[in-house]
Amino acid sequence: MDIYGVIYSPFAARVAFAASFKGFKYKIVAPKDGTKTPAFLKLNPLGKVPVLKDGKVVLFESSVIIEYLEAKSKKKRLVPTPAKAGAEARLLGALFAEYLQPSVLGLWQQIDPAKRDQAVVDAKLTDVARYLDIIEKRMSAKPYCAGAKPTIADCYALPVMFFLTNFMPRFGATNLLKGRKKLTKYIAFARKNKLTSGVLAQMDAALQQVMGG
Ligand SMILES: N[C@@H](CCC(=O)N[C@@H](CS)C(=O)NCC(=O)O)C(=O)O
Repeated sequence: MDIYGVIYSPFAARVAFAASFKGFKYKIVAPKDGTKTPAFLKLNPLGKVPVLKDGKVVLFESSVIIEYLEAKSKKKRLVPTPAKAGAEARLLGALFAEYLQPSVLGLWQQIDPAKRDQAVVDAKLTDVARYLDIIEKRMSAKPYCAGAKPTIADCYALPVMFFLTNFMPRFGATNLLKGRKKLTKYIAFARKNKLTSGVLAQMDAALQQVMGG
């Protein structure tokens, strides 16, 4: 299957983690000449990545694609079947996707120190710290986000944690993980673990290229 996108897009990375966890072979395909060409708009009229092409199936919206991958194979479930465990994985995923990610990525516009609005940066960093505390209390990190196996929570968590650790130091926030033991352990595990370290390394390389080193 082809995942159209760039791997440093947190939305595309979610799908790449889901496909890796499920054991699907995939290729990341950069949309030729961008996401607004007539050819790409035929795949996704919104002109956004990721888009999944799996034979005749073409889907967009990362959460929908992840649900499709989950339904396509019953093996290696991303949403555990016991209701409580399934809901817990979804809840953790929602904390990362709906709360932490917008706060972290909301800082993207503030990347240039010359054009930075420090009040906006401070407000976002306050939100980031608050969401990290909520997540730290709730997550398992044993060793995955929601327990012993990868779940949908990791698909949403890892791209955000990637940006948090690579990107926040640019705003002077160098010790956001200090005292947050589970999150610290989780990201250290993800960097070493066979299933996750490869995608994270691809994200490192792609981000370095786009940020110019
Ligand atoms: N809700 C979408 C968001 C996707 C999204 O915003 N993708 C960004 C890349 S990170 C994009 O393609 N932006 C190009 C644009 O908006 O023109 C999803 O979950 O897939």
